[in-house]
Amino acid sequence: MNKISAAASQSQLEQTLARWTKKLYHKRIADCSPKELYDSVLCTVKEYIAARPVITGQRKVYYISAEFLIGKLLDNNLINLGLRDEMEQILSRQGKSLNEVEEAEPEPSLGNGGLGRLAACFLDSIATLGLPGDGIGLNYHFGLFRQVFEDGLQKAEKNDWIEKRSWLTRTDVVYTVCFGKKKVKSRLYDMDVVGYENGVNKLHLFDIESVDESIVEEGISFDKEKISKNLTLFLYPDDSDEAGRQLRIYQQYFMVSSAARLILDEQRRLGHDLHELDRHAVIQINDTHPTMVIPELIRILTQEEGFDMEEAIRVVSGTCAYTNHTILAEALETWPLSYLEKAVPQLAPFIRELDAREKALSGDEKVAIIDGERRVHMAHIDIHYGFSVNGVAAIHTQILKENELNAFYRLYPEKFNNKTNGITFRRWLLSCNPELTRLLTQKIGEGFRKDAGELEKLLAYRGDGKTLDALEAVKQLKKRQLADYILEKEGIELDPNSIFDIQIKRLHEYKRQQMNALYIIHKYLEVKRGKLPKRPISFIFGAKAAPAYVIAQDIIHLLLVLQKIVNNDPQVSPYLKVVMVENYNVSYAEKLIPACDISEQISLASKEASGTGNMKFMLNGAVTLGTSDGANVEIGDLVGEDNIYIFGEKSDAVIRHYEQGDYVSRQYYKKSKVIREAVDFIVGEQALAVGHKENLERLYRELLNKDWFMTLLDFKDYIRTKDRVLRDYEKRRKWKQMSLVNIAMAGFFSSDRTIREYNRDIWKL
Ligand code: 26V
Repeated sequence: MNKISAAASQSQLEQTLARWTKKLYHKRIADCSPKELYDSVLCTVKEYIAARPVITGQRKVYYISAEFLIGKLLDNNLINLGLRDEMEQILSRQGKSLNEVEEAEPEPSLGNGGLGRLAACFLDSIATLGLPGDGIGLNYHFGLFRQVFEDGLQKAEKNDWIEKRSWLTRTDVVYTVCFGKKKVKSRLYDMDVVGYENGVNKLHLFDIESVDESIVEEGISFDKEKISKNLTLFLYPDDSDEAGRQLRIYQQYFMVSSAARLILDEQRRLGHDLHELDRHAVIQINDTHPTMVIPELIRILTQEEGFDMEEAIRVVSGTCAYTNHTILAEALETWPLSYLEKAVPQLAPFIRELDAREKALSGDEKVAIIDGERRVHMAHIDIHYGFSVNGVAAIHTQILKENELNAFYRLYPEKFNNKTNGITFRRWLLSCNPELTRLLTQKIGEGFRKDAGELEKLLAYRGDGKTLDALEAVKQLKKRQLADYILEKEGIELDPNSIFDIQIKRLHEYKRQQMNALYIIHKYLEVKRGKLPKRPISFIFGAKAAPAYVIAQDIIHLLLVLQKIVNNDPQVSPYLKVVMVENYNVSYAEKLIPACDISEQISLASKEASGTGNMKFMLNGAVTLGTSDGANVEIGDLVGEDNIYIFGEKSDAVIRHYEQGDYVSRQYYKKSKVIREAVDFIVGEQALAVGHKENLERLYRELLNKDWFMTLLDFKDYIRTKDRVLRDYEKRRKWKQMSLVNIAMAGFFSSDRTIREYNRDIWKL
């Protein structure tokens, strides 16, 4: 081909990319490093996004959330623009790999876990369905900490994710946010949210103008003089210390004050009368972190827009809807009124007013906004002064109605509704598992990409040996890819023929990573006694723990101790391996989930509101080993009891144990040799030889004397059931069929379905 026709055959995409590599680095595509290519592809994609239509409409949802755990964006944006395959080919023709380019993208860590990831999946689905809806949140400079392991313990470091070129676009929008007499400036940064073969919405992230990254050495403790420097530096991993709690109020008010301005400005710009705000806008409040938007809007409407109080309350209540994400008492936000009076004195009178109006109607202390100890219950503001309250899985909503929020349910039955969570299949299938996507397309066509329900067509192949083998081959490939990655990152060698048993989620006692650890001990002791598993097992964990959460740190320590003992024991390591991956995050999840055989969802029944990892695993062909909790219940209903392993006490029994205070872990320990053996191992010679006495003994005492989340209650059933899972894995045809059924029935958990339901019942866009 001569030069001219070569240039002519170059695609527009390639030309744009080449223009960017030239502009940014004075290089040709072929001469760029992965990082240089990443920057150039980023700019190329941004240009394509700018050419897409903005999604508009008469009514719009604003999804306010303190967390948007968006993960890396390049691959998803390419997929949603329909450009991924072409980009891959362009790069590969120049001897480059798209995968390597994507490795160069830093991962934003703007969320803790499920709640933030859900918000990100929702934005993807809102845009994909072509609904007008923007996210509103904060632009944390360091986000959630980066986890490193040192001496068997978690250390937290800052995650510096914002680079010169990023998905963020700085806008001219600047607001003044008042903390009493103290004023700070907030600036808006935008990210585009491209729908799958659809238009574009925005993620609006506010940042403080005067942020100063250099003060990080001084820690994150609250200093009144410093809020103008440190407000958006960190995402709070929890609020277990005083300084954190205070600064969180400042962060939350900064977020909602900016959000309220943005929403009102936009609605005015669209020509809408603010008295009809509830006709044109709906605000979804993601957990209680954005709750102050309710009194803030009422304050603005009365003080600046001439509304009377009745009218302001009517309009705001008709606009705001609340999602509850947990029943854990320690996770429900209550702030001392004095904190609020100090941080946001202009808002406190409105909270007192809302409280007084509510108290005049109902004398029930249980539903008070301000309680007898002058603490403000944020969820109570949402429930009294919003029009919708939803839980995130069927069982969770039922527990809210019957137990935790029963007093409210009796007041406002019509406000309560369920919206079972979902996940975006663009990220959790198309992007993270292109091999499975290709196989599915071969078998059932393209339809499932737009209508996840079409995955059920796969059921027709349940008896087809070829399809079952092809599915197995994809799983095997993903296991090999993961094993290579883990060897490179963690220095631990896994056998791709071993069973991959994976538990990845935030470290919390209610999620019971400690129960899984006890199982590993149990298995280790069996192998030492000569009872060998039929096939090697790889136990894989990933979890960050809030730095102030002591027992969670101890559980991480135990897992790292087991990793050392098991992997270094030549008698055991051919049969068992333990890996606790460092710095588990969205990108790591995208590698782990497609490679999983057994999905561990073992929370104490009633405690996991939904879980969303369970759905991601199912979609990628893993079989769930779980309790009757959260969305596990609905997974079980869909696949049938033959295609899932459910064990342990049910939620009503657990709730009764709490009510009667009759669970005594030591009794379980005393009664069972199997339990004693496993628990005693934690403080046995071998563990103490490689671990820290303080951590191990504290965890041991916790399990024996408290065990608030009832590990020992379910441990024996867990052993029995998990042993059965391992035996069934050897019935290869049966296992592959289970895997197929799980994929086929996962369609319900597409966040497109969830968002359709939000829209049908709450948003009505
Ligand atoms: C927060 C805190 C904060 C302080 C101490 C302990 C604690 C424990 C849990 C939480 C989580 C609060 C909200 C949350 O992230 N919920 C998660 O939301 C997901 C999306 O709906 C859902 O799938 C998870 O089951 C639920 O835990």
